[in-house]
Amino acid sequence: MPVPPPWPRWRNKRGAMGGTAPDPLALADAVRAGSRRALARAITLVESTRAQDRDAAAALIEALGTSTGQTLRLGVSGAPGVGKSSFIEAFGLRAIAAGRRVAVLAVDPSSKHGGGSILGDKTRMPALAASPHAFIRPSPAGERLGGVARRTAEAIGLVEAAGFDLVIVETVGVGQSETAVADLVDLFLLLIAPGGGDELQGIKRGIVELADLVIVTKADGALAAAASRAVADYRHALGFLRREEHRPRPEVVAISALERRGLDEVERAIKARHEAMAASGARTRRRAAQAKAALWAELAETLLERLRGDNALKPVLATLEARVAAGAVTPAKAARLGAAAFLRRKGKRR
Ligand SMILES: Nc1nc2c(ncn2[C@@H]2O[C@H](COP(=O)(O)OP(=O)(O)OP(=O)(O)O)[C@@H](O)[C@H]2O)c(=O)[nH]1
Ligand SMILES: [Mg+2]
Repeated sequence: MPVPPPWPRWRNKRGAMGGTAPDPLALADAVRAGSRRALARAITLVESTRAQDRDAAAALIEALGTSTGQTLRLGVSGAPGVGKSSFIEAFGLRAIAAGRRVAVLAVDPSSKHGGGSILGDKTRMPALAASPHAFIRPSPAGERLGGVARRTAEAIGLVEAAGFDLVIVETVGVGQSETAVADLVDLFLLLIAPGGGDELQGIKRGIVELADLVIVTKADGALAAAASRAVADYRHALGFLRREEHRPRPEVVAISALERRGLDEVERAIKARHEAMAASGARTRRRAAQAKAALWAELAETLLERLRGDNALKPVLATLEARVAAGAVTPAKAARLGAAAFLRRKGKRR
């Protein structure tokens, strides 16, 4: 059986929209009206790195406005194969049964071609993928992490505008991706495989500190006993964890996605956290801080793009690069010289 290409048909070499840029206002209306096709198109537009698509993407995001905030954003992270997609499928189906509309956005900066993660995630969430109340979107292929995180933030806004009120961001626990995702969501769930104390040692401290809930997966069959031990070990270890003020320690819960067990507890823990955050204003503050951080990231990226794209500056920067490489000038000094040259040019153009 031929495998379909992992990108929509209209995404060809001429750009995300096949050369015909869509009308952002019409696209915004269609997204708001709940068209899945429009939503998929809109996300592809914001993921596009082509200059002409960036303008349309900005207009689209502008037209949709900021989210009203009546949504829950969850980050789900953990080592490859720990059971993230299986958990999201089980949890997402319950949420749908309770009347939620669920969007799943996958972030996988390590996947160069996207195809693998698309097929993998769709086949591991078959029931969710088939539900009319769910929307599953694989990660953009071959982008840098910073770019993926920024585009994911925009994709969250798009799926919320389309009426999805539970947004789950799945990320593979490698490198910096957890930190980036934790900065995009209201609550961050860390999934851990049942294992002995060695496992505990292996977990990067910084990641555990980000977690609002620690979930030990695969608590069934031969792994059930190990899972109970892991829960006890983590509860003990988390007791020593330093927490920011007003931030409760994460609960530790064992689940089996296979046998659909432990999900009540997960749901209860998430609900309690979410309600407490909403009541204390912590969620509003968190989203405000995230929006501010996004502003600065966007500003930095925009300025860097301008600087890199400035043709007259290219020989200057090439020279500075060569001198830094040769040890003739420190990177800090060269950066100041490069920035000064850029700003001088901007000043003249005014
Ligand atoms: N026994 C058992 N196996 C599970 C459970 N959940 C997932 N698995 C198995 O673990 C493997 C990986 O599951 P996934 O849900 O795809 O894990 P993932 O973390 O999304 O994997 P990647 O996205 O590839 O990092 C699969 O073979 C699942 O069948 C569970 O609750 N019990
Ligand atoms: Mg997965």
